Amino acid sequence: MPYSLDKTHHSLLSNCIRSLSMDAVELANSGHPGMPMGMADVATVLFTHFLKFYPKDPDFPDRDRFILSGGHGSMLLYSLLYLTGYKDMTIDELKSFRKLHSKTPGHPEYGHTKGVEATTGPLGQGLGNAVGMALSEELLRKRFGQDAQNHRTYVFVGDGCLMEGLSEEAISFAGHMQLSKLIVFWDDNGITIDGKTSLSTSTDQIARFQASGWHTFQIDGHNPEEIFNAIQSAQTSNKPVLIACKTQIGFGSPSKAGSESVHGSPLGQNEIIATKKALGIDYPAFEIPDKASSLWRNFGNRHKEAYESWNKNAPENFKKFLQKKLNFEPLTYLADAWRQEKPTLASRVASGKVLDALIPNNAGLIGGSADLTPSNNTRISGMADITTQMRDGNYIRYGIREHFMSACMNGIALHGGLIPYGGTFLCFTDYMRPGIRLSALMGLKVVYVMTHDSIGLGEDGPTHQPIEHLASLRAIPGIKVYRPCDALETLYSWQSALEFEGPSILVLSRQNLPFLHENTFNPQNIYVLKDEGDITFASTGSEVHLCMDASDLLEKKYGIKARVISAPCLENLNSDDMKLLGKKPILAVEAAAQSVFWAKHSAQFLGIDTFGASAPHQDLYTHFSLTPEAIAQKALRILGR
Ligand SMILES: Cc1ncc(C[n+]2csc(CCOP(=O)(O)OP(=O)(O)O)c2C)c(N)n1
Ligand SMILES: [Mg+2]
Repeated sequence: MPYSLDKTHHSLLSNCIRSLSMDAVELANSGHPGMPMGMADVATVLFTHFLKFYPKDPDFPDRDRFILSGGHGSMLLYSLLYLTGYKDMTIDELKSFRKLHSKTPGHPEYGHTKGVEATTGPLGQGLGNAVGMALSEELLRKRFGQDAQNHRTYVFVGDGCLMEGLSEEAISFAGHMQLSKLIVFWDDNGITIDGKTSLSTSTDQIARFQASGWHTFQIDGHNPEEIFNAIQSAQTSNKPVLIACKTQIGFGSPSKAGSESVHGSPLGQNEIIATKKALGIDYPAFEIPDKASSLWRNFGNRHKEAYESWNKNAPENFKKFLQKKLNFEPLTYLADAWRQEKPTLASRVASGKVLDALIPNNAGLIGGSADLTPSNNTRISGMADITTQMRDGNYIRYGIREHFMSACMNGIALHGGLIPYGGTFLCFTDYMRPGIRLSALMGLKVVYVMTHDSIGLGEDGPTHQPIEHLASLRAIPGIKVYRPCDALETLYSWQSALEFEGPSILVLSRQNLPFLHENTFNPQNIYVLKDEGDITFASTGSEVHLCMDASDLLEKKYGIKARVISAPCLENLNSDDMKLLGKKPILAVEAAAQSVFWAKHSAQFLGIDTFGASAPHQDLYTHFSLTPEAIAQKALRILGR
């Protein structure tokens, strides 16, 4: 089957994208017209002849996914959503491009605009998300069959996405996993903001992708037949596919095409007039000719049958799976057992035992680690690695690719159906912060299992010992950071994290922690472990038991009582919880740099604001004055004794 549109009709359709993009950027007096104009031909072929989507139900579970990784080209996506008939995307929204409360923010935002599959803008992230989505499709298709899931993932990347280190991690993983239903279009326009890409790169991208196990095509990105043939061939590949599309940024603009000047600024009225003339666009700004409009709408409607047939034929067990709530019942038994046993456990070990209880009863959980599986305790016995042969596994070997792990988990969560968790050392959240931030911005249910949470990890030393990480992760809006003090709190932290419709970070110890929850019962956000006293010790994780000992010491030696409070997740504290902090002076104790929260609640703080050191952990706690004696001394000073 050849491409069904002749040259005239193809141009008519692709020029709609160009004119809307030029017009919206001009009216907003801000934005990026170059990329939408350059990729309009590729997008037109993809959206009219391949992409399976149904604007009347944008979330239909078996739709193809389209991700615009270079989110600066947002007008490309907004134009397509408007032209193909997404009802939220009106012409007025296009006229409100980049205005407050519009559906057309500067970069596409997931959850804000129907039809936007991922929030993109930080370059390279969309590619990582796309790999996670393509992997999800493979896993769900294996489990539930082709009638449930049978779709592709298409992604547009620019030079910028491919320069980012994240792209290397994503490409290498996708090639290794042979994600053959992933198709990446590279907008090979040779231009970035600073000018020609030759300023900063001489990488042979084709060779790079091939070396990672991809199939590649090189085409003229303005030749519809070539675009069509490449996509058609890509459908039969047994590897992920790169289609390198040679394009001109700002295609059609007589004096700006091919130049960085059209990347991120309006063309200007005169140049728009000249461009429209050159392209044969003879209609006014924001007006689409009836003929083009009805053609686009027809293409937008062309998967109606596929959509209806999916609704009819998709297996009921898959539909139920998508609705299924997590089963926390096994955790109740485990909590009861722990209350009896009072186990001394590192919280990373307790976390592994929580997973022992959760995984067999919750098929939607997909685990993984960035090559620290034995340290993170993220893989329980009975889990199976996901490989090219084993698509019904539930554990991802991310390799040493933390940044990709975060982007991939976001992709899995965005795809729907599965809940990802993944581990590494807390210190290496530095390698995945952009992905963590996007989990939060998108409100995705992703659980970060971050072990080796402080100087308590000991001998590996300051390179591995987080100091500022706790405070900096707590500073990200919309994320919950849990630092449980014992096995039971670890269990409730997991449950609370999985109940939250957003991302969570579990901050877990390498070293053993005594059991402290003898007398507390219902899971709460804040635990008063010792009440009544002249001062309140507020703490998290491995320092809570030190506060308990400090409280004993104060009483024995000085006859002074001190309250002890564990607050594993500061973000969870509501106003009633805050009352439990009490009215007495507060001394907050954490083996970390001070978090804003403590300063805000006028607590004194005992922590660490230098790098750590390499030694057995007991020696480090003494060296950094984090001992019951030191806590007691600080309390005495606060109380003026
Ligand atoms: C991580 C990150 N760094 C920097 C930017 C700022 N930025 C936006 S677009 C761009 C250039 C991208 O070049 P390319 O992908 O080739 O896009 P084109 O100019 O071809 O549209 C840069 C540096 C960003 N959005 N994300
Ligand atoms: Mg470019």
